[in-house]
Amino acid sequence: TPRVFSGVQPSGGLTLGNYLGAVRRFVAMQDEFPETLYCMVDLHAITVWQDPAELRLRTRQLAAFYIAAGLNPEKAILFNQSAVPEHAQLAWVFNCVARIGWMNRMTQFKDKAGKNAEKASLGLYAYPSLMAADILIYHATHVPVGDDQKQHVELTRDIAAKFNHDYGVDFFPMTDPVIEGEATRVMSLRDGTKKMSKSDPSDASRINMSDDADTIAKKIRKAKTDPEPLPSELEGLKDRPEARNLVNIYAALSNRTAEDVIAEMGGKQFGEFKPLLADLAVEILSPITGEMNRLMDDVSEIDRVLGRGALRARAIAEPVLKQTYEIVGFLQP
Ligand code: AQP
Repeated sequence: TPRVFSGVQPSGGLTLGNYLGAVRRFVAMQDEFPETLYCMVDLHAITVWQDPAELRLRTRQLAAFYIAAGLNPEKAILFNQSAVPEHAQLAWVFNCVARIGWMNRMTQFKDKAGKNAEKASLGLYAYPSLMAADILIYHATHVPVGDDQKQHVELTRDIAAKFNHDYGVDFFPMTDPVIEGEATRVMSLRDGTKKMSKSDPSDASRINMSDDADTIAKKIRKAKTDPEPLPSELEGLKDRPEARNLVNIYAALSNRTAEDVIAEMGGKQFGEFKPLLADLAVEILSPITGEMNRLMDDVSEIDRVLGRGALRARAIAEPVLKQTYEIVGFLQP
């Protein structure tokens, strides 16, 4: 049976990239699939240092964001990862299935660890193995993610295949990444070749889901562009990464294709296009931010949602872990 799993790290303020690349797809898929699970991956977050009070706050904020963006906790299962211990338990088994050589090829580790990889946590290195466990503990078949996570979902398939092969079973499914839409990789507003990221030191590089209307408008006005007007065909954006990025954002926010947007906006100067983009962004994002803030006024409701979500998630995860242990040969007295 088809089942959807995905997650976001409660490791910082949320960006427009997280929304367009991931959470908006989550919302669409809750109606397209019989069962969807969306997680706040707090175990992943601590692969880099997190202040405990901040982590608690951001986990609740992320839950509020999910709900504000349109996830219905009666339908989708919303929970925080550490509340379902089976994730970490399956991850250990996968640590023993995955090969060090596979991990060495992961570009996200290289990006995040930087030059000083010796100082990175062991958890950051093993991140993709835990992610495989997140997905496969639910036998999830579809994982909506941004383009940057494609490699990790492919590794999940490798781990599933090796487990099935080594133990001679057909137990874990082959998961498909769902990378769709015009904003699978939202780029930095300061550099069209870099991903928009919550950990970029420049706040001007991203739109945060907590930014107010003025801030959003100002960041878009100041976004890096070239001096040419928008081309009349998509082809004309080929070597213009900043222009391409703004067109993609416009397309995603208005639920249209980039081609469609160019057909309408071709010939316009950025002085004209940027205010239109800013208005659209504010129109879509402001209600979400407002609702998120409202939900954060009384966190008891959020905690109740997460408590129930964890129970529902565990009901699926527990038997899968039990069967895994059985296959591996662990006594379960
Ligand atoms: N710029 C982006 N464009 C499209 N999708 C994106 N995602 C993140 N940035 C973009 C998608 O959001 C989901 C959750 O991401 P995450 O928070 O778990 O991890 P991340 O990819 O590491 O996000 P950041 O913002 O880049 O965080 P930092 O700065 O901490 O590294 C994923 O599906 C991701 O693809």
